[in-house]
Amino acid sequence: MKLGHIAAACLSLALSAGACAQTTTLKIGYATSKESHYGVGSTVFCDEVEKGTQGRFKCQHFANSALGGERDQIEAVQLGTQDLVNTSTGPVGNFVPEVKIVDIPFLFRDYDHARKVMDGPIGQDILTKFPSKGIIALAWTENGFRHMTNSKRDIVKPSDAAGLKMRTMENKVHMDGYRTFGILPTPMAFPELFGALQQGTVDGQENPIPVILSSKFSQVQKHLSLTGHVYSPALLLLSPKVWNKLSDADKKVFVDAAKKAALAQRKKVNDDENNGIAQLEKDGMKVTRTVDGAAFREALKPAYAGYAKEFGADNIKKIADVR
Ligand code: EAX
Repeated sequence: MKLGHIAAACLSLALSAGACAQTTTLKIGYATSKESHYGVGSTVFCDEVEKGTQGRFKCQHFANSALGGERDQIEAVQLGTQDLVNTSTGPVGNFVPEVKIVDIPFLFRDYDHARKVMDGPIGQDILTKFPSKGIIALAWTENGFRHMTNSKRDIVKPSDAAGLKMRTMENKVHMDGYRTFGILPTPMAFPELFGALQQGTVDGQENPIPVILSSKFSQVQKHLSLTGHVYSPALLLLSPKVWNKLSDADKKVFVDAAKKAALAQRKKVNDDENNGIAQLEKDGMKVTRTVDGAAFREALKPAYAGYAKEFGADNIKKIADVR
């Protein structure tokens, strides 16, 4: 019998400390490199889990979208064929509709505001909506404020963005907003993006500095405008197939590890925001810092009417009012 074998192995190996435990290797996937913000956060999570479970759990990393686009990976986590994904909210609203509200453009003033909401009652309440959809949300991690890049021109105001074919995430909240800027949104999974930019299938894209850096978009995009038009939250998601087998003590280890991962990931986002823009300039990008944020917010008004209808003006205000 299997259990007997383990017990026997434990007895015979009991003298070599820790050797009697069985190790489960968890597959964790994310879009960018192991050195990127997602990789940094995921590594902290895995190290903490390994430590906290005395080596009973460890991870195998699948960086650089090796397990597919974010939608594919979330589906796999739901099915249990992948254990963990550290993903942006891009496609998540299609699984858990309550997430969509935090994808509204210009909803968050800055990083402090966004992190406070995610870690506060509003963000934590959204995490409780995942289990009924067959997903465990361990913590909000972070992707960062998104900025526009393109191959055609500097973007200062919406009329500069108008007419540009831009890859977006598979996210209706974003697409509805970006249309008011005059952009032609083209939804596409992230792994296809570099090639699409290289071949000119799209003129541009929008992503946080850590993604633009780690995915080397400076090789295929000339113009970077610091539009910061939307905050891109991220999540560490776990398969219920793993979660349901954990003891209460191990569950706590996983959740605490995810919180530490979020801190490390956010710190890497900060570092990239602070140092990455100069690096991208060095790499040949032309950076526009003087973006007319007021003009973008003004353009967005018709989309906000739609958001208010879908999510409730009072719910949006509750988030905006967090100080
Ligand atoms: O999560 O799809 C995207 O643009 C995401 O920002 C990226 O994959 C990192």
